[in-house]
Amino acid sequence: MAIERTLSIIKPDAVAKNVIGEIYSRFEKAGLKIVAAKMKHLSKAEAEGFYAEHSARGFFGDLVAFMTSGPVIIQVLEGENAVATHRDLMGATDPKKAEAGTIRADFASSIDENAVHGSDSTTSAAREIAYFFSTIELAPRTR
Ligand code: RTP
Ligand code: MG
Repeated sequence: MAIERTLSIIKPDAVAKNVIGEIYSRFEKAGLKIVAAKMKHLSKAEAEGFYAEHSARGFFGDLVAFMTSGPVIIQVLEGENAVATHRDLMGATDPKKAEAGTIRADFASSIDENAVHGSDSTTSAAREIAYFFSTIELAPRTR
């Protein structure tokens, strides 16, 4: 298996629920390392650009309004098969369909307010990581 990086966001609902530490703990227990992280209150333009692939969808306005409703925590996770490992931890988009024990089953209240985001492929991950982090913020560690 390959070592990958993926982009993760703890969305405004989960930040407001005070479960940042609980979610970070799940990443770490699954072998995903937090290699960069920041708290940010997204502007409308930043949220629209991030979710540009969904701009023609009926839920786009609601999605942007939700993602700008409060601060988010954005992180780059690194580990074996990180994209899929992270998506498995998150669970299905709709928390009603998410497997028990997943982040969305435990913390999301609806398909619109679903606690976390995760890149859906290594290609998306590369775009999404570059969207939020500069080269210097992603510099290799010495320890
Ligand atoms: P995300 O990008 O946030 O990680 O979520 P995802 O891959 O599981 O789902 P995606 O299809 O990329 O949709 C992005 C976000 O849009 C909202 N959504 N609402 N009402 C709806 O039918 C609907 N479908 C999607 C969700 O909040 C989803 O996370
Ligand atoms: Mg998605």
